[in-house]
Amino acid sequence: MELKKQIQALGEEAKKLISEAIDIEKLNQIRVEFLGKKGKLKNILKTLGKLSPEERKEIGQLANKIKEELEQLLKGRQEELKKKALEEELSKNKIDITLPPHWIEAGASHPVISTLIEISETFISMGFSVAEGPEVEKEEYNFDMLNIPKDHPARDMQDTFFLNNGDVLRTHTSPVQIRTMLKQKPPIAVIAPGRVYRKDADPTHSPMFHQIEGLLVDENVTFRDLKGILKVFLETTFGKDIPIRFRPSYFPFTEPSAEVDIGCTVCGGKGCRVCKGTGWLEILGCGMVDPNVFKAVDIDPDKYTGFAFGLGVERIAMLKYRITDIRLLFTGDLRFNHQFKGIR
Ligand code: FA5
Repeated sequence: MELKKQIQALGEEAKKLISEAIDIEKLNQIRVEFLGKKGKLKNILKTLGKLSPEERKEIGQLANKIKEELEQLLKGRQEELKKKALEEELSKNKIDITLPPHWIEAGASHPVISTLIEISETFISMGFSVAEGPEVEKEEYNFDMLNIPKDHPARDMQDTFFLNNGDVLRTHTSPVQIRTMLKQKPPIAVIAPGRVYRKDADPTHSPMFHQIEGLLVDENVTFRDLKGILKVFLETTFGKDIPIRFRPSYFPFTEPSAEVDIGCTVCGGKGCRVCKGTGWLEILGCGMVDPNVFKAVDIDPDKYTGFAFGLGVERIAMLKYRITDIRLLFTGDLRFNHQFKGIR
């Protein structure tokens, strides 16, 4: 029977094409060409009407069988091709899961900066505002107006870096007192954090370090106010149990003057290289503003009194975190710095 042969030949042709198809698109074309509404199989079946009912049944069954076979084959081949495509994709974009991960280090504040911010916040919470001044300073503000005249031995208290034009790298933050009082009249309550420079280098002295200056001027300010404010700062920074000592001292710009020492936290007061065997480490200088300083900035010393202090931030960081050499703070060694991650 002619028709039977035609259907079988069509089946064979389709099977061959399916097995040779190289992608899903090709498979879809084959499906449409052979099994689609206007496909080859449908075309042949259109001629069934001319046949006897027995032949029609036989051919119909054959056509159905071949249709099912082809659908099965198409499905199977489609799966194969999909799998192959996935494998190709995976081998192209191979990921080596044994490679170590690429870490991105999170940054953190340097311990000196964290300490500086923490101390500043304590004073800000007590009503002080923040003042600033330049690191390259006029000699006049760094010394003269602070009652340290030229050729006075007090100039040697701080070894100074001079610039060619006669300016200096400020040796302390005290010139910000002068700048503030020239601009602003009492009541004044400011702190001035910043970098200062001196020709100094040993385990507790660095040529660049940070100070925080404090200045409070108003009527009836006394040494008791100074002690009270410093006590709050010291207890907030070190806790209530830390030994504190006020020691009489001398600064040209304050009278009377004092220095504050903290019991050495590195050796617990027994004596070590940080406290140079004394059990104490000096962290700040302070005193009542000298009337000569008030005169230099045109503030009436008969009406106003005030206190000032200047504290060493690195020294405080050393005591807080038991750092045995100030120079460790400036090596830039990340292994050192990372130990202080998250202290703020
Ligand atoms: C002063 O600098 C005064 N201007 C402080 C002051 C201000 C007194 C206002 C009175 C009124 P002194 O030189 O002592 O003082 O330094 C103050 C603090 O800075 C010291 O107590 C110490 O903690 C720190 N310090 C001084 N030199 C160094 C240095 N080379 N490296 C690190 N810290 C230092």
